[in-house]
Amino acid sequence: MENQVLIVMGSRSDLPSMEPCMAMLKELGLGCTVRILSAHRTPEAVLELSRNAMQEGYLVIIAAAGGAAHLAGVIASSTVLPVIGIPMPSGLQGLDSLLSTVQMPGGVPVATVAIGKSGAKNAAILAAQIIGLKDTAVQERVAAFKAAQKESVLAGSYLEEA
Ligand code: RP5
Repeated sequence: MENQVLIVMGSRSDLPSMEPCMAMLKELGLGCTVRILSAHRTPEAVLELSRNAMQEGYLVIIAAAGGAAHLAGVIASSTVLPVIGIPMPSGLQGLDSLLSTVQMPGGVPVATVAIGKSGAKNAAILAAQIIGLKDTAVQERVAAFKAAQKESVLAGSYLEEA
């Protein structure tokens, strides 16, 4: 099957924060296409990508940017696919990115996750949950991941044996 998730990040400097996103998608058996394009530096290319994303077969778009982070919002303005926004760490510890990504005007939603690596991981899981609504195999992999996570936390829940 072709890649179902399109990841766009604003700069190559976002890559270290985004590694958990690609790793989690892989763990959940989802292929992704990764593009580095900026809402400010390459706006035409961003719009071309988002306008064509649905007919290319993508089901979810994940957009990561930092600072005055308009990438997810611009993408959401030009597609009906669900857009997940990840605020990247920045000069203001990602708070600027968070507010720029989450504070969308009514009518143009961006599902915004946490700043940085936690958000990157969660964006992948959320994308799988969306795709899993129509793909039982993906939904089962998400369920297995969550069950394993629970077991792992419970297994480490005693600091010492009495
Ligand atoms: C944003 O500006 C990028 O997403 C990145 O988080 C930030 C800094 O980009 P560089 O100046 O490192 O390329 O557009």
